[in-house]
Amino acid sequence: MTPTRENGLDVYRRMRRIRTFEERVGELFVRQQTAGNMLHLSIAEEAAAVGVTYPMREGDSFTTHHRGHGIFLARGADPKRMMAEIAGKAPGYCRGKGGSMHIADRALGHLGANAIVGGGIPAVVGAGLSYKVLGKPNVSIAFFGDGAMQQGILYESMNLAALWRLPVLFVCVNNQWGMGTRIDRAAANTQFHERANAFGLIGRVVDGSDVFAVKEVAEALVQGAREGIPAYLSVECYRYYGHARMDKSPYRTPEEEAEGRKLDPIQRAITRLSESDGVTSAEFDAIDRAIAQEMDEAVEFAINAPPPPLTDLFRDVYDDRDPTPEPLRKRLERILAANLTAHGPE
Ligand SMILES: Cc1ncc(C[n+]2csc(CCOP(=O)(O)OP(=O)(O)O)c2C)c(N)n1
Repeated sequence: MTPTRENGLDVYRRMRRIRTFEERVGELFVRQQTAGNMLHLSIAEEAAAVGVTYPMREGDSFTTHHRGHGIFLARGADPKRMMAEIAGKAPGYCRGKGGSMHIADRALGHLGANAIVGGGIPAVVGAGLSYKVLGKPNVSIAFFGDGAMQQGILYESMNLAALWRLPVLFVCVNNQWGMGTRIDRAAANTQFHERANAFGLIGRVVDGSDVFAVKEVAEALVQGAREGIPAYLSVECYRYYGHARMDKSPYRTPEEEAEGRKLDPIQRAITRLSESDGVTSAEFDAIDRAIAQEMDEAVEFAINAPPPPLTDLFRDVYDDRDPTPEPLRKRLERILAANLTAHGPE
């Protein structure tokens, strides 16, 4: 379906917010004001985040990999709270203790970013199973990189989703590289959607430089998943920069990078919207300026926010309802003694 002008601009705005957020958070990292020493930017992957999440509704859930800022923003995250989380500050989504790679928020359906390649995938199978058992009309979507295509947990998850016909979608953001390894050095068959077919899932592949194409295929797959037809989608894109902020990707040739960087979904959306809907550069500028201001404010907020108090060190780490720790031997003796009292010696 051809998007309306208004819808097209909304899609553009969502992608631009992600791009600008990532640029600002990259600056925060260089200023050494982020927590931890790793930061993975999703620049040029905006179409995957925006296109796939577009048909998601309230109550749906998702997990992301370590490159997941954009996906959470597309699902409605507040950039201030995200920036604060990445800076390790108290008002962050996880009170500053999760950081860039472990953001989660139940209220917005974010079941967790995960630094373990493939680690977030099985959680969506659990969520999908709960929706099915409870009769809820929701879907759960796992976002992961092409590196996860070589992880066994993906295949256990795909198998159960297909077998139990769960409302689940698996989305591989295939940016062609897993750290310094290109996909064709990791897999003999890089047509990953064919693997999904083998499990009995619908498998699709889409050009990740065309946000409108991603949105269209996602709309069909998400609707299918809601009706109990799980699916898999490869969004083909290119990792614009190095693996993490400090990686200059010396393992790629400048020619390859120049080719890959032509696959910019934002540029492509601009071309399309100006050519087919007559959107002017003044209109784009106005949107970009408002977003730049929003993200500058998020940076200011994060920098000025307080860190979590020391008294919170173990908060959210151990369950308050846990019994006081007791040495194992003492615990066994207590259980055995109670058993003997109840049942008497054999
Ligand atoms: C199980 C596991 N193995 C290795 C790593 C180290 N590691 C972190 S990110 C990464 C590459 C992941 O590549 P991909 O899934 O394609 O995502 P991308 O970084 O390209 O977005 C690796 C190997 C890890 N975190 N977890």
